[in-house]
Amino acid sequence: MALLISYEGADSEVWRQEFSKHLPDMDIRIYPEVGEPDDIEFAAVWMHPIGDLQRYTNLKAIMSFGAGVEHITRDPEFPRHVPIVRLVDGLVVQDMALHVVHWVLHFHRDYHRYLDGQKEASWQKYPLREPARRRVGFLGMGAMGAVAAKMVRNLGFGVSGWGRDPVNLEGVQFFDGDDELQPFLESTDILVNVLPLTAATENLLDERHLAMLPKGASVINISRGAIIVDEDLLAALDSGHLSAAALDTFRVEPLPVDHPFWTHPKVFVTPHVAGINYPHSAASLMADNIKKVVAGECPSPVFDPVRGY
Ligand code: OXD
Repeated sequence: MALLISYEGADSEVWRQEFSKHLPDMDIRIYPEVGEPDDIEFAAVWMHPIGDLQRYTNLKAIMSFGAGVEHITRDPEFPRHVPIVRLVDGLVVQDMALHVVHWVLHFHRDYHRYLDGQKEASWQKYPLREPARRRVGFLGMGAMGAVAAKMVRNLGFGVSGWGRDPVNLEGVQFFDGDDELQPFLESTDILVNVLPLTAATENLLDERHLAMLPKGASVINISRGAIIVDEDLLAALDSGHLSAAALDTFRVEPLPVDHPFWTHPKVFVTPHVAGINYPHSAASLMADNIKKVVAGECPSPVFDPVRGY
């Protein structure tokens, strides 16, 4: 029984060591040193080469190194009969929530405007708004959105959430489905996008929906770049309708060097770092799921192709 590790941009030896601690009898192979493809029963992947997974005919589960799995499903030939196990690590969820808190405070306290002011030695002050009157809206109220929403709520902000499955969180106003997207956006000063990328969410934040945000609103994106239409976001920033955007994920990654986001004065770019895997923790969670599959139990959470996440 072999586990194939294929993690673009990571030090695979570190991952081999961590997995070995939990799966001492597992034959661990690092892509592209695959050996006999029929030996591979588990593949732990991030940005694995398109078309390759179908070679492993004895695969029992594909383990994603992230909560998102479109890096697997973008492959037209990925084996559809094999479960894809998502990685939802509480430590990473917490880090992502902290990233959100950072930008919420930044925009709430106008620090982006003070940064601009400093460039001109300007002593201009901006009035404060009580946190309870600053409305932070979470687009997506799954595991990630709910944790971040609670953290922001606990700081005293007015918090709301939008999603397709009702979520009951004390102190968080929930807006339900397509019919309530407009009132949700209209009542959001700082929009945090935490939605998974699916056919239904791709390009959701377009000109029409961005225009529903109140003038002066800000956007924080920590899920996937393709949910926002780049040109429409830039136009909304240029027209002054939106005041700033903190973007951690992009339609194309790494963000191309000539992309206007890099130099736009109202855009803050971070290179997909809101949450970064901790090998000790992620390998432990993934190994637990592998053990479950070996024991004939269901791993969790598993990608649902109907919901798209
Ligand atoms: C993820 C990510 O999908 O890091 O977890 O983007």
